[in-house]
Amino acid sequence: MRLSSLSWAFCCATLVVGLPSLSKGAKNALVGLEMTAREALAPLLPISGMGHNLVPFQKAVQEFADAPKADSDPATYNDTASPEELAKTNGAFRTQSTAADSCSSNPNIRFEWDDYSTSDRQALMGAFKCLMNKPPSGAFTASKSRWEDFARLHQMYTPNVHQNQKFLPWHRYFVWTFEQVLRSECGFDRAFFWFDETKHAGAFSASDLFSSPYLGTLGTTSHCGNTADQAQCSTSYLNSCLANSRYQDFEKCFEYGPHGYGHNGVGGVMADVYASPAEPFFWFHHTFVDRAWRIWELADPNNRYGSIDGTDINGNPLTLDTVVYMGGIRPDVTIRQIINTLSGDALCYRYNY
Ligand SMILES: [Cu+2]
Repeated sequence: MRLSSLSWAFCCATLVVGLPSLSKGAKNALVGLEMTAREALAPLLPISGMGHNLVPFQKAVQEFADAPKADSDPATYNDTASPEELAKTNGAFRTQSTAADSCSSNPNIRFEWDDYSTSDRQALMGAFKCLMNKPPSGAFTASKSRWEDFARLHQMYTPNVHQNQKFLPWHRYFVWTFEQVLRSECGFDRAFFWFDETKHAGAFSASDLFSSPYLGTLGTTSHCGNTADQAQCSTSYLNSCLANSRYQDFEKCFEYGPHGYGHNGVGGVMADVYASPAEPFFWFHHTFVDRAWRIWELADPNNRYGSIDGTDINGNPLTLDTVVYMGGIRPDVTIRQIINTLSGDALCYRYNY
């Protein structure tokens, strides 16, 4: 198979470790984005082979059987963008967060990949390539590009923001930070995006996201494109997590469930919890994760915007005053500032559904 894509090249990055270098013919087949992607993971930036601890759907159902449940039916949970918001087109998207009043009337919309125009898709791929070709800021050891700064930042913070309830706030702000850098440093002026994995559970490769103009073909070996893992990113699993009314139960269910399986289902660098933001699909996956938290919040906004529970890595209870750090790329914020994506304080976006 030709190395014809961003994702496939990344996905197979772990597989070529220890093997002879690519043949001359294979090297010559790498052009443009493919070559950029192939080189994006600096040799100095080690792939630390540690996967997620995963919990399959049926086991999660048992594990959370006695956890408090919401009254409402998760099958009805959706974001609620208005027709006017959905009609906003290319170039109409703010690049900075603004005051709460103007945010509520004019938020940015993150469009699901199938609802994202060809023009926006192409602009996004161009912005990704721009970031990969930009020099690193210098603030992140061993990073070779601005794109890789994000992988390094994630590597540094991984133990702090996984396997505890800071996972969702930190990654919400991480994705937002990435979006702002794409806009301010690469001129990206389109709507942002997300990828509805429940539509493709068990068959991610059926999405044209995984085709040559975009991320490229997803492999089908056990290391790349594990369909059994992808099958765990299902509507039923998502809904079973959403049914939990306590934040910490929802968070644990989703982190060790669909979140972990989305990483391992794509495989390669995505399966390395530390280095995974080096793989472009990370951003599609973590917008899906963030959207799940948002629709969980929307099911009971008065309570779910007004409090948080669970603990950080040290066992300290999370509060709305808990600080979320972003390595200096963006200002530190409190959970209070990012718990509502429409607060206009630090964030201003919603999802198209
Ligand atoms: Cu992460």
